[in-house]
Amino acid sequence: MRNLVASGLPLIGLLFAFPTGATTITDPASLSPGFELIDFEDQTPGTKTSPLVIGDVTFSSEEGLSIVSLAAFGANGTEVEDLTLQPNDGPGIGPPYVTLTLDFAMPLKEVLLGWWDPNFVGNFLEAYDASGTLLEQASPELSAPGGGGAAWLGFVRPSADIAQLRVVPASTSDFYTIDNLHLVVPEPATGLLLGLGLGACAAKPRGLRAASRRRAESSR
Ligand SMILES: [Ca+2]
Ligand SMILES: [Ca+2]
Repeated sequence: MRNLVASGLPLIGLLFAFPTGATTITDPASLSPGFELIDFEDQTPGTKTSPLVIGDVTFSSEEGLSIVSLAAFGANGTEVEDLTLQPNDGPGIGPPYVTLTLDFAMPLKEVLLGWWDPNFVGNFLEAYDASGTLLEQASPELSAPGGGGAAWLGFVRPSADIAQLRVVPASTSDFYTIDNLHLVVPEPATGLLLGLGLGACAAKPRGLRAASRRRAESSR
């Protein structure tokens, strides 16, 4: 019995040391190399139709979307800079601030964004998988009101399963925008192999599949 307990302890320790969830990150340096960046600088300022597709990301909000400049605010420069995405139809900076949803063309392993001016307790960044299951939830570091602050926030998952990200404000009056979205898509080699595998399956003629099924059945 003593041996069992003794041998079980390292395993329990391992489980606590390596939780199944993600690591919450607050620094672009925590990301793997080769990320894609969406900084909204190629967008024209003003009201946008929701959903808005940029690269591999579809942005949407129940209040529409707008591209607004933070050039006049103290936070301008690192996490957020110049043109950013606001979760309402603007066209200027102002409420209501509602949930902003980001859907990814391919599930991600790593993602990070700059959150302008998080002031209220209860702001959350949430990651969901393709079936809508909540994978991760974290809150940005708060800054003093006035637009002088911003925070990095993101996740690194054990596997590429983040299909959707939601920026959920604590209040419709907590002004916020997002910028500098970093996406790390799955390794090209893995994606290529997966694609080739799926392609091979799709390309296999029906007759061949039926023949191999018959062979499998006859060999039982
Ligand atoms: Ca920008
Ligand atoms: Ca705010």
